[in-house]
Amino acid sequence: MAQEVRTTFGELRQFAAWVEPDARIAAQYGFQDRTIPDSAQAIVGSDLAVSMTNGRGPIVNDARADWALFCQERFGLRSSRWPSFRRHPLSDSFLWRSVGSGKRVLSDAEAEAYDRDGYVIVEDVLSKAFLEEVVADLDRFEAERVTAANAAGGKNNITQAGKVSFNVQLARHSAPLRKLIALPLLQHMMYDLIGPNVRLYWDQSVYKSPNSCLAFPWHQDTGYTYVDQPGKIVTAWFALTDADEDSGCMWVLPGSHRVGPLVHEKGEFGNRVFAEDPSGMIPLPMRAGSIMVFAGLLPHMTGGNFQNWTRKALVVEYAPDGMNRIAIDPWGDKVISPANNPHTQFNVLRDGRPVVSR
Ligand SMILES: O=C(O)CCC(=O)C(=O)O
Repeated sequence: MAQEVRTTFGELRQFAAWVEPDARIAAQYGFQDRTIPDSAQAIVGSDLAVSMTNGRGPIVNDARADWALFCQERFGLRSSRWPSFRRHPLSDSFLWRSVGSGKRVLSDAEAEAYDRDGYVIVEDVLSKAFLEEVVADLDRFEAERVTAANAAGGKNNITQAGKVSFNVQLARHSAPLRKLIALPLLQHMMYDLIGPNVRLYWDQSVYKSPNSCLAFPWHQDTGYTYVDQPGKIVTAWFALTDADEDSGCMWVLPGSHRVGPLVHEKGEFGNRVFAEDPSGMIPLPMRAGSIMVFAGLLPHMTGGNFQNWTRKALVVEYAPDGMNRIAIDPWGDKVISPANNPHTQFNVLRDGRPVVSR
């Protein structure tokens, strides 16, 4: 892969989110009507900056992941800022759409952070009493899950007895969980990020056993099942206990959600989007009762739990009403199914109004 490419401004303008250099720059380079012509020659470096071939410094400094993907696919450029991305074959024209400003509960700064980084963290959302109520209810299912995993030789799907356990779609069985999923703050946040008609898409608890070095691999939440509105899936990750670097906190690659759905390799411990830890990854330690709200497209992982207590978390994914899952059958045809199971994917918002949970 190339470290630097020479091309034209016409080619660079094919990038759907291209930001034109300031007209004063065009004027400095002597272009008559303060516009750089399509035929002008450009150099894109491995840092993704664009310079004129006869130029001094860079005239465009765009470090966004979707720009890196464009340069990678179009010119074979190897960026020094991002890992190389493999676009999902069903996602040929994905474009990240800004969530905008003037929201119900998200401040403009939070909406901007969501667009730029792919996540926001809201600290101390759950009261201690409500947190205890939710955890006590989720704990009821944990013992059954571990027993089932033991009966299956210690491993049941991606649950591994003594290391990590995933307990899925519990909302239909748990009133405290349904209450948590439909907390007013979350309903309004989902209005801001998804729109007026929202469903629960998926929920699961994730318990990391004490002294378990098992990491949950880099993935996008959209990397398990392809959907027709991937940019609209929003995950709320609840820290049910404290979670930091020694106890299995979240790690993210900020900004990488903008590239859209990526190819995942199926692995024994979960689907994997990057073979190696990307250099721009950051940890997101959180206190119990806090939530991280992130784009279902944001690559993330969690590390091992080296403490002597169980790290507990809850994953709740929301999606627009009307979203479809898309699978490819053995004959290469698309199989489209709506994500609208009334028991496990119930409505959270209808026409912008909260749907009262049962
Ligand atoms: O909580 C964890 O350790 C992993 C959560 C996660 O990324 C997921 O379940 O998709």
